[in-house]
Amino acid sequence: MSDLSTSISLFTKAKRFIPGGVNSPVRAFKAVGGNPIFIKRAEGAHIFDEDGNAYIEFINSWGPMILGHNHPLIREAVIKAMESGTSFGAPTAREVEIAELITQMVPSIEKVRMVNSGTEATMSAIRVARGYTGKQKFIKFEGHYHGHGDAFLIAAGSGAITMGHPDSPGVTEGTVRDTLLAPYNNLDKVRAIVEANKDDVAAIILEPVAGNMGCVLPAPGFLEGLREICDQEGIVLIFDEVMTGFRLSPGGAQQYLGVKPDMTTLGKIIGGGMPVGAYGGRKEIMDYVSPEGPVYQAGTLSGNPIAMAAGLAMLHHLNDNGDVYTVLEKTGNKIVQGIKDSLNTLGLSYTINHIGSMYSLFFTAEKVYDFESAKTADTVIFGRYFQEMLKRGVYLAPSQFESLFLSTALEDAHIDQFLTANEHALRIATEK
Ligand code: KE4
Repeated sequence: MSDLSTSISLFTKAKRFIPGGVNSPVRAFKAVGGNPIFIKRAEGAHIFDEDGNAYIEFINSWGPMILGHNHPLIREAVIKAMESGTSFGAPTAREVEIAELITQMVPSIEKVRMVNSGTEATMSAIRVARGYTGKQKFIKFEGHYHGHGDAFLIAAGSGAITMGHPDSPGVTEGTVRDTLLAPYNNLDKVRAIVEANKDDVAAIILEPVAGNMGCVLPAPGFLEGLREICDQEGIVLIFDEVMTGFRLSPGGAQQYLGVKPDMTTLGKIIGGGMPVGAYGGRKEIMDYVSPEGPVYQAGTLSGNPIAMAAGLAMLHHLNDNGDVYTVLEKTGNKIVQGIKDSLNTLGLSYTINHIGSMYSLFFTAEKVYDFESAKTADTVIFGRYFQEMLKRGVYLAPSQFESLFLSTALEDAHIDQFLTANEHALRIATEK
């Protein structure tokens, strides 16, 4: 068992000054037990904790590190930008460059506004959709997570379900009234909700590929069905691509799956690891955003020059090197096939959902196509599996209800180490 003494003492001290000892709940290992690992540095496919233990990375900062950690391209761009100052609170050339690049990479985005997180992006997108349509309500899907904005913390996924309280205290009745819930992959239910709230649904927002209840793919025709409903009813279709944007393809899930939303929210990869979010969409909708239009949204550090430099280095690389996605597809296929082989060897019939460089191993024999089916997973066995993997130097998301994210830094040797650890961890975790 590795020495974790520094992480343990840091966590004890952290809990005196930070709620739960962490700055984001899912990092606290509450769902898997044990002491969270405090990271000292990261490089490529590895992170290193404060006690010097090395781990192969399958979280990649919850998505942003698609090229692996501490990539020289990003590091050098940040260092160079720092020489000119850290923040101006005034427009800069880099913001124009990244906005133009995003509209080229994601053609459904004709105009885009930079913010500082995915939460800000989704909160703003809903406000704009309401302002543009003059309607109040919006539909989200059970198990989808769109950040911690009040209106979204209803049957949310990610940390909200990991902590076991999808409906958070502090969210008012008023907020609940305007948030309508549908089961993912259930078009009939969406149609019924739209009928029951005729002419009062401003938007439908979803993760086009869900990652926050674990990786759950859209059923064939589901996204196309939502597109049709939104066209018929004058509803703004918002793809929350904070996770999938620039990950599944240079144009995100909408390019990969061929369905065009009216608005898109972005985060994670867009900042190359710096705090960046963005929302954008059709010009006629985005022109409602202040100061062009009446819908107010602002941010002191929005478009921050250092963050823009990191984001530009990342997005230019992804836009100019399409082979990144071929490599990720290959790595994903090799890992998933290896897990399937181990499940067969061990006589286990667990479910794997996988697309490109995102996957989840669900500890259930059920098909996982929505929140209810995801919740049939055995989180106790998952917790044991997680700990066995950690002991063998593999750093997975500390929750069954999170997708894993692969990077181009994963080489065959890392994949082999992962697959060897995986078979041992599965065997031990499932011993009666
Ligand atoms: P942030 O506010 O955390 O930057 O983004 C919120 C968000 C919005 N939309 C989607 C689809 C997301 O996945 C997220 C954030 N994802 C989680 C991981 N499941 C962030 C990890 C965390 O909360 O610490």
